[in-house]
Amino acid sequence: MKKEEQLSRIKRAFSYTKDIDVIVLLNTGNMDPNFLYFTGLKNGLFEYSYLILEKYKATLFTSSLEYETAIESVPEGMKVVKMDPSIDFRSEINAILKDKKVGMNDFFIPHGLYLLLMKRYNLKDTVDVSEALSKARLIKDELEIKSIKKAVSITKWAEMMIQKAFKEGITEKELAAKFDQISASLGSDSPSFETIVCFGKNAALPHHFPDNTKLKKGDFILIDAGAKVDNYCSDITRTFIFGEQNESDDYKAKLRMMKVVKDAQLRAIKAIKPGVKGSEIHKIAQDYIDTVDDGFYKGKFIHALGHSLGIEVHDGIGFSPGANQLLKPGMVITVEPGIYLPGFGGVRIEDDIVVTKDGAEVL
Ligand SMILES: [Mn+2]
Repeated sequence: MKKEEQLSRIKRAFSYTKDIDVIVLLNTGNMDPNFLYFTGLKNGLFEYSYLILEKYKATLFTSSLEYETAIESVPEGMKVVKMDPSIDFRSEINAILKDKKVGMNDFFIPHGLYLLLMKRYNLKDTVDVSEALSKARLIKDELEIKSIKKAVSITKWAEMMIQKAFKEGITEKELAAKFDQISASLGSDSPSFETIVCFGKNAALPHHFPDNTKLKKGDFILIDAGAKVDNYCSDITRTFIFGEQNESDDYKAKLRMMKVVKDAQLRAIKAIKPGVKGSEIHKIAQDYIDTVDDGFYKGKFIHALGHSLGIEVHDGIGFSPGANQLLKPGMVITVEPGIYLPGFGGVRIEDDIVVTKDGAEVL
């Protein structure tokens, strides 16, 4: 990440806050996604490292374990302080926070750790800036979109290549492992979530985890997967029917479900543009699925149409019945209608889009 990119991200975050002078981010054993957003760091755990944002600069406090990694990869000019017993880093933090209005990511930091910080740095009160941070991250900059595009293209290729591995008797777990292997060979840093593979009637369960179910002729094969590239995620779902095309009613019914889901997705994508509410986009897909074929699929689309995507797989708002936020250029959101018929099977088709200035681009 370049210095200017870091600066504009910090500015954007502060623009969503009120009277905040300093934002303190503290990792636990887990990484605060905002920590990656503001540093661009791609390697390392940075456990219990601090990132302190001021108007307008960032300072990183990290242990000697990752100090070297940090100074090599942070944006030019960013200060990195070693949290070493020989260095009085606490008074440095104290100096930054003294008499300042401090914002914290309350939805990330554990309560016990929060209380410890309040005491350690003599803080009277702090303001929750979690919403401001997530608002800032909703609008992706060019660098972010570039990484997401790479991740999407890897997953799309993997969804094509995996079809060679479809054979009678293979288990969901085996196919998921193959998928991850292909994805890694195409350049994914890691799966962005555990790869979902569903055969047959398991496809009717949106969050089914791969088990030892074996593939049979005529089964649906649903694969929902993502790749991570430079901290950014993709999330793509494809549904296939295993075996030769034929004239059976079963095959025709499955093909029809796939067509309806694809049409719902296209209708929704066509309606995406700045200024429209996420809930309206959801409704377009929902209404179509509920009414097509004399309401045969009514009530069988059972989840939100999509979610925002970025450093996290669920990265903020999306397309759901309650999504009141207006769409803005730069938002990256999944579009994933589905139909789920318990005992029979399910179809989901998912692509990732970026809102443009007058519509949507499918990534
Ligand atoms: Mn998704």
